[in-house]
Amino acid sequence: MVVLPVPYDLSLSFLPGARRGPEAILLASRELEPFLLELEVAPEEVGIHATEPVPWVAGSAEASHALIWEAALTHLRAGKFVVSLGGDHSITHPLVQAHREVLGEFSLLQIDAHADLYPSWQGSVYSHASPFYRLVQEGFSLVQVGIRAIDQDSLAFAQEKGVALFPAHRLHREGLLEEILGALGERVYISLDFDALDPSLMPSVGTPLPGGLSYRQVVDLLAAVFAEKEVVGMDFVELSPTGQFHAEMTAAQLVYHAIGLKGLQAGWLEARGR
Ligand SMILES: [Mn+2]
Repeated sequence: MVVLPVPYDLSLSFLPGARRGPEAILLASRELEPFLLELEVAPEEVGIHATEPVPWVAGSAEASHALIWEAALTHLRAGKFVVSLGGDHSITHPLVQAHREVLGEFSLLQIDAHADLYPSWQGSVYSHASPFYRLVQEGFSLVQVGIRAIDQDSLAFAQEKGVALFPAHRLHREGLLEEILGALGERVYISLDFDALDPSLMPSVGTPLPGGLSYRQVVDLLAAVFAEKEVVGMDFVELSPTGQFHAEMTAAQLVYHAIGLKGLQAGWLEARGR
């Protein structure tokens, strides 16, 4: 398994700093306990290779995205499962394109506070507010979970294109796990924006919004998806370290947990005592 750091944050519209996200997650991950009691595995036993960070090109989102695409493509063609760490959410577009090129069709699960369905933002189609607009236009089926922020045009676009939208307030009241699984195809790429989590738990993001998901809600959602779907790739984006180490630990633990779930799904790990 490859962990691909993508410290690109030139598309951020509000608070900058997600370029330091991958480094902060990797640093915090050194403090994690190797064994996860909940999964009864030590995810590190899958063999995790963290690569060099993907470089970016100053002044060119297009060229930077091309480098991200190329880096992901190299590892996917070598048969690796790729876990990408952002960086801002714009990176999901080249990452998903690379996955489709090598692995074929799959649906997208976006766990996020914001719908990110703007055709462009601040004059750029490469904005972190736009990746899912572009991916839907390119034919991907999209399931959005944890959303608290969407404008009316994006909502109309989502409805027109058949995007399955599961807002945070409905999750809190109704759970919705079965409905979410029903909306996803058999193969899934997961893109998790850390601002999906409630800012009380995850203050270290560029665009925090109240009313977010708990750690337990996210972990249970991931577990349900891994239990029923083949996960083909995943990214974790928008961590913008603020020196609040609990947020960085939360991010690292969540990524580590997801790696454990993938390890179990792929048969690279076996749960003890089961
Ligand atoms: Mn996002």
